[in-house]
Amino acid sequence: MFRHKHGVVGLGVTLVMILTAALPLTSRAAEKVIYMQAMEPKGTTSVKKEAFPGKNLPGGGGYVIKAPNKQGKWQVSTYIWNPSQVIVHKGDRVVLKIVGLNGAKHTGSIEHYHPEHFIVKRGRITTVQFTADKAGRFRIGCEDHKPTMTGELIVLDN
Ligand SMILES: [Cu+2]
Repeated sequence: MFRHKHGVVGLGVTLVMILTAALPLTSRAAEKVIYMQAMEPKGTTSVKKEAFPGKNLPGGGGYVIKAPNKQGKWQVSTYIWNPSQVIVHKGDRVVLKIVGLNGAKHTGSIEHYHPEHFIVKRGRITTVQFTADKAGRFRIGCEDHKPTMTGELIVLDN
């Protein structure tokens, strides 16, 4: 009778050990796959509806303004990371899958987590991976499209 009880307790302890070992994979060190896009939202109109404001936007490649064409159409756009704010928890294994939609090339970097440049090209997916070991706000930049192509990685303290 005593031996039988001991066996049941032993099985229970083993189960708890298995569950505890499995927990970090599910809740504590979750893998976060986040899909991002390198984009260029555009606004187009014509001088018949709205006067061309002139080429008055800051340089750096982030703003693009096209003067009226023969038909009087003009266009303004900015380059952005979408989403521009990525939120994860400290300890997460982060996988960013960034596809290039607009612009031939983007030279990206992430403060602290990926300071070395990564290249995003149109029609291709660039994968950036890291473990979010430090909490805080970190700039996601693009060398080719300043200042607008600036995002932020937020790592929440648990
Ligand atoms: Cu860019």
